[in-house]
Amino acid sequence: MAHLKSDEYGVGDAVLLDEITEDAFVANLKRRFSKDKIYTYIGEVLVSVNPYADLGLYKPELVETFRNRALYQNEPHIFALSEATYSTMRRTHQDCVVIISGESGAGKTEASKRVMEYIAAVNTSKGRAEIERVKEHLLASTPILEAFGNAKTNVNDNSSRFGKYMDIMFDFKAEPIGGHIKNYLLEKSRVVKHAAGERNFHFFYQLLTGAPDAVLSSLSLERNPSSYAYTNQVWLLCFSVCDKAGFDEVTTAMRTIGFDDAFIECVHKLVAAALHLGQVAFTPNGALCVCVSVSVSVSVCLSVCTTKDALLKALTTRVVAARGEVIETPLTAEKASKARHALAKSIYGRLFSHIVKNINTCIGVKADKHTALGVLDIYGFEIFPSNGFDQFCINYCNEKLQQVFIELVLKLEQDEYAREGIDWVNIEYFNNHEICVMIDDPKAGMIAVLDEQCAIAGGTDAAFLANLDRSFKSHARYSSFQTDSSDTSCERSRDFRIRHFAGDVVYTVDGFVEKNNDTLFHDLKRMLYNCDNAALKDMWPEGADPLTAVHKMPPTAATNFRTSMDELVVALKQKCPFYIRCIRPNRHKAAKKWEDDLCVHQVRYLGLMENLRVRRAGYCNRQPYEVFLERYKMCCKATWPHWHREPKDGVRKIIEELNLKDEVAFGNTQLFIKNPSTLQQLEDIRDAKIPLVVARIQAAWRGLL
Ligand code: AD9
Ligand code: MG
Repeated sequence: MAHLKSDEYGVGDAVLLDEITEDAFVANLKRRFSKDKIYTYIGEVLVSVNPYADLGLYKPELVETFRNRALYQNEPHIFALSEATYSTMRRTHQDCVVIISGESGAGKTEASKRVMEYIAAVNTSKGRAEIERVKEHLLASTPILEAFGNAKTNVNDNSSRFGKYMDIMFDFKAEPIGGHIKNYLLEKSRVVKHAAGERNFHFFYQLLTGAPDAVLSSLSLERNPSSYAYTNQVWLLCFSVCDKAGFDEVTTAMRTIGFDDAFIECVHKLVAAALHLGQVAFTPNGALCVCVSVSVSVSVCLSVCTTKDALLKALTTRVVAARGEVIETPLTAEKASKARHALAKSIYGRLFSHIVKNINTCIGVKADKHTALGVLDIYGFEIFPSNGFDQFCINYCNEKLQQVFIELVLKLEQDEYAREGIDWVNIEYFNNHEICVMIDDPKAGMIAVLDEQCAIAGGTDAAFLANLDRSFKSHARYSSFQTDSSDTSCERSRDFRIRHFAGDVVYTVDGFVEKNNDTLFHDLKRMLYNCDNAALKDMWPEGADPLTAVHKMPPTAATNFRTSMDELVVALKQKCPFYIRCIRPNRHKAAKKWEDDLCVHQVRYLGLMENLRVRRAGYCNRQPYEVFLERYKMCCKATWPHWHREPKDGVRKIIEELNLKDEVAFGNTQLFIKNPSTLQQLEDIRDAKIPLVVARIQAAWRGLL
């Protein structure tokens, strides 16, 4: 416990601070950060400040320091938290989850990798090839998903543009047997457009700079990313991402996980198809369009295994069935260009999901009895100079996660003290529930208002905004140019503002309806389905429907996302949660640099002070009296071997005999324990008694025989 005392490094657990004030808390984080101590606890919550530098904190040999050690027996460290999660799962056979949150660039993805690495390293397989294989596969999934789902943004050079929830499954011996990944809404609009200074998904550049000449020429690709409309922005300026080495790493990972050559080739072809689609030029011919870039369209054909005629027709005309009749309408150049972007996005988006599906096939578990340890790494809260539909979804996702934190750490905890009659002064906290409801109320929330616009023919972004204004003009968390002209952050008639828990974000309404509809014309789906390629058939099953089939409107992108968020929240609440709260210390991705205002802002909105207050006044562990008595009755003469009276009285006896009265509180149905060290003390006493108990039982048996 020595490291938890106040010293030149501050305190390792903020619960031990002399003063529980924001100033003291932030000063402690800052002091520790200046000494390269990036981790600090609030009880069992780990606060992590991104150092933007390799501090040598994760050397493989360090794993031994944390193996089988309780949280407080070591310096605050992500390995200690990983060990706590793993050992809780092993001890209780309960599913556990590490929930990692924080804004973009705060270090969530790095943290998730460290958790996975620790779990893999701590499971020494004693040379068992099967376990080694499972571990290798699980770890190989990371570089693959990062290559296809991460990109450079202006905030983070390796920003996650999708949400990821990964379960690692264990057998009854707590050895890993497989895993499962669930992916959430990829920001696929990035394929065709990204803000100045940003990049497309890493794999585009990896393929172009890292693939062997033969691969590139088979895909009719040139080596230079600046030759392609979808990759010609700033790629040269990004020194921090090594694309060439990335290609080899991803290829190795794909092979390790079990992707065969045919699948890898298919992946290359579809990424190439997206790149080629970006090059297709449509020239107006009167009101309609003629597709002229024949060489490019041939390249697309090669990439997606379709014929040139089918492609040209699908790109330049729309074929629809109306009242049993098939009608063919030529497109204007503008519409054809848009449809082509939609095709490129769709190809990439479905390819990404297909890759996840294939990873899951490779790492999946056949046994139905297993325990899971989950790691949640999503896209962090974002405020860009210009924010659109994608930021709206990403920030909504962060609101939902903050709700989970509030529910599980702040609200339920306090509710339980009240229910159990424990003396408690209620701690106030900001509950972002009203923001979540404003966004996702199924009937009247912003997503419902957007869906309404998407359901009507000719729905527009402007009408969506007008309806938002009507619905939310008096909502404290909403404003727009129209509802409040004094709101200078909404400068334009196409902006609206949400006051999120993590800060105000101004969204520009352009593109909301189109992105939410997320439609790809049916004839393009049919074209893809009819290609001679099993993977494409798998990705576009609806392309099998006849043209005249009547299609129900599929759920919109935002509604799908809302449903998946609801499912995620339910899943998280069923598991025993551990938290990592990540902080971005400066706006410049600069090593070891601390900006006070930015850090204070994050400490505030993450609710860390409330967390600390609840924790300081609260109890780390609670157990129903029957459970506690059963486990620790051997530690007390009065209760061993049998206690026939009320369990609560038996527990009192144990606590009195062990002299722990000041460390616990007696609730109506449960015992509350203040510190993890008390729990450890109880476990140590119990461990010491076990040989004695076993000897007695054996003696009793001998007496019987
Ligand atoms: V986003 O919401 O996906 O945009 P993250 O995931 O929170 O964001 P990420 O983990 O990608 O951030 O961290 C950003 C960068 O900070 C990394 O690429 C590293 O260069 C750097 N980083 C983060 N954590 C650490 C760390 N513990 N040690 C060293 C780190 N560098
Ligand atoms: Mg990330």
